[in-house]
Amino acid sequence: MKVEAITLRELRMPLRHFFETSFGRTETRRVLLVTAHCDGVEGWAECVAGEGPFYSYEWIETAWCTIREFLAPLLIGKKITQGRECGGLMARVRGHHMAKAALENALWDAEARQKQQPLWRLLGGTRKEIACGVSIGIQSSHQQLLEKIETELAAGYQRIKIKVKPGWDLEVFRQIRERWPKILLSCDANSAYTTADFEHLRQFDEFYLQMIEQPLWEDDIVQHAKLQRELKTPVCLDECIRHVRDAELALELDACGMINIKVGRLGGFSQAIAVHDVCQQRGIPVWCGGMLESGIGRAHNVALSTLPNFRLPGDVSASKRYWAEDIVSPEIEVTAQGTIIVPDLAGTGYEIKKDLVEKLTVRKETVPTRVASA
Ligand code: OSB
Ligand code: MG
Repeated sequence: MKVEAITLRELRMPLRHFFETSFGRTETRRVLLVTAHCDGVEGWAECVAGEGPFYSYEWIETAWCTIREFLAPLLIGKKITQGRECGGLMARVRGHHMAKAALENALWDAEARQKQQPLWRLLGGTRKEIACGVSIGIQSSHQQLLEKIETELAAGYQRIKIKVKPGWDLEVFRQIRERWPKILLSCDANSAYTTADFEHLRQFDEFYLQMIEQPLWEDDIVQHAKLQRELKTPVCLDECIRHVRDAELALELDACGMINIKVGRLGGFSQAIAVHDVCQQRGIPVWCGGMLESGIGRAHNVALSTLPNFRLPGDVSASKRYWAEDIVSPEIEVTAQGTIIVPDLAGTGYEIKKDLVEKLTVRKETVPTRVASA
C-alpha cells in the first residue's frame, strides 16, 4: 500500500457525564481522528491525546502539529505492506507516542481492510470475547459514587475501578466495602501520591483491592518498586510504561504485579504487542486501558484485548456509558455477563458513521494539501 495522504480531523464530543481524575475534569472530548489514504483503501484511527498536557505531556495540539509537520511526511509516499513497519519509519521523532500510535494504527486498520481480515487476527488475537470493567471518576459526593457503582454492577461489569486522590480514598473504600464486600475493586491514582504517603498507602491493603494503579510519579519506576515491597496490594503501572524497555525494567525491579496497556501511550499496536509479550513471558497479566475513546479508538481496544495475556478485565466498556450517540455502527455493546463479543468481520467489525463524523468535525486538514480530502 502506498501512503498517499493523511487526513486529520477534530471532533467535539460531549461526554454524557463528566470524568474526573486526580489531574482534572473532562466534560467534552476533543477527538482527533486520523485517516490514512492508501491505494483506494482508507485506514482510520484515533489519537487519544487529551485536551491538556495533564495525563502526559502530549495533548491534542501537540499531536496535531507533530503529525502534520513531522510524522505524516515520514510516511507519505512510502510503500508499506504492514502496519507494523511504521514504527521504524517514524523513529526519528522522539516521544509523541499518541501521535505516532494514531498513524501506525490507521495503517494496521488499512492493512486489515485491504486484506479483508479481522484486525484482531492480524494483531495475533485469540479471544472471541473480552472481559470488561469500568473506570469511575471522582464524583461530587460519596452517594453519587455508590449509585454509579450500583448501576455498573447491575449492567454486569466484572470489575470496578475508582479514581482516587488524597482525601478521596480510604473513606470511599470503606463505604464501598461495607456495601459490596466481595466485588473485584481497584483504584487508579494517576500519580497523586508521593513517597511521603507510603504509610497512608499501606492502609489501602485493608480493602483487598485488585490493584492500585500508578500511585506515584508518571516517570518513576524505581519508587514504585520500593512501594510494591511495602504493600500486599499489587501495583499496576500505567503512565510509567511508555515502551517495552520500561516494561522490562519494571518487571526486573518487581515494581508491579500487572501492567495497563494503552496503545496510544505506547506509540502503536507494535509496541503494545511487545509489552504484552514480555509480560506474558514473565507471567505478569495485562489489561487494556481506556482514554475515553470514541468508537474508533474503542474498536481498536477491543481488537487488542483479544491477545492471550489480556487476562484481566480492561477499561474497555460500552459506547453508551460515554456518548449520546457513538460514531460507529453497531455501537460497542457489553453483554449482561460484562463481556464484549468480538466481531468476526473484516477490519474492526464496526463501521464508521461518516455522516455523523462530518457533522461533529470542527477542523480538518489533509497532508499533503493538494490531495483531495476524505
Ligand atoms: O489513567 O486510565 C487512566 C482517562 C483519561 C486519562 C487517564 C485514564 C483514564 C481512564 C478512562 O481511566 C478509562 C475509560 O476510558 O473509561
Ligand atoms: Mg490509569
